Amino acid sequence: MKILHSEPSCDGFRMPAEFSRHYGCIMIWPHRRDSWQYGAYEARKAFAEVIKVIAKSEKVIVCARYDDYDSARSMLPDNVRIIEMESDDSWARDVAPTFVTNGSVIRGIDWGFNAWGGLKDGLYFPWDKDNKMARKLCDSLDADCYDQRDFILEGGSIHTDGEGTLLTTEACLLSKGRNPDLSKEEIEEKLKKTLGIQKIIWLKCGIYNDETNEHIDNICAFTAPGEVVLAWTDDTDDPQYAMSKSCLDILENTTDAKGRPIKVHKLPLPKPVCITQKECDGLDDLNGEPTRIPGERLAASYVNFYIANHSVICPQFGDDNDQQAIAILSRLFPDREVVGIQARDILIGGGNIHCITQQIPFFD
Ligand code: KQY
Repeated sequence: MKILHSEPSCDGFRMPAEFSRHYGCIMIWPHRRDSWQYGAYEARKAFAEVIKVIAKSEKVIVCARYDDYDSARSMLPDNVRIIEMESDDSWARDVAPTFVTNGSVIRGIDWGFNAWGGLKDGLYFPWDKDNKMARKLCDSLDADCYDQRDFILEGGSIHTDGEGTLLTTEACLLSKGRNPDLSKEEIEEKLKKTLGIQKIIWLKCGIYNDETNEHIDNICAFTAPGEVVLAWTDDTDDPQYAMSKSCLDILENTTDAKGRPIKVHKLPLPKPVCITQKECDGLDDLNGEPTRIPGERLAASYVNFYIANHSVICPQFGDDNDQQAIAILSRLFPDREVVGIQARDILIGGGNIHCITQQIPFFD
């Protein structure tokens, strides 16, 4: 594996869309006791459900700590590859490489990772094991690796259509805990050069109470070039209403890199999902403080789905809108089976199915 110090787009590389063909998917076996209730047992069952569906149509590589290898091996099918790797938590979207391709080979980008805001408003310390994973994964895949560690970025904060357009949120990328010395224009330039992007669509915000500073992958996602789903509520008393409306206004008044208007499909939100006393009791404290408070609203959204080669894996919350979310996504992805998975035990950790996955584009 070579470490590269050039810019991917200058070398002819760009980030493909998630709906392009994959070689596989990277995930991390959950273990952190202040993220996952009761020793992560329920979370492991939910992760295993997700893994089994993805593994039907692409290779799944699961990183497990030395102590967790036996648990992962006993709960996962034989066709899943498990590699031993230390991690601080289990958010592959944010700590695995972002892969770029030139059409024949793939390379990984190793961004800086500081647990969603470092000492300013990050979610844990230390995060050094997570921050080393992108490079180690490039090594194990024999993919050359772009060193972009001086720029803090998580995969959950960007979505691309693979045709030159990138979606992100100001709340996240302009947050003070990430790249406080860079202007919005400098951040744009960095994204364009690294990911092969011509146009960036900046939404102002994401999902209410999203502790990642409102990642894009919980509020809005491309389903095809020129088409997105947007998390939506009609309840004007919900603080999410004004947030989703502001995103809609931006999306309806812009065009993508190819000059196309954006077709917006509203994906209804579940009713507010709040953590219970019992769930909080199963979480360890972090530095003597609880990580969640009973009754706290979690950032639940159906937009946090993963697009695999033959399926779309969509979170379910035991809500009246679960079926409607599946029906809408089935219409938008006619060539894939939309599979719902009960995801409350992933949501308790602070993210969802998209956040625990990172696709590896197809390579020959
Ligand atoms: O949403 C994500 N991409 C990650 C969520 C991290 C939450 C940590 N508690």
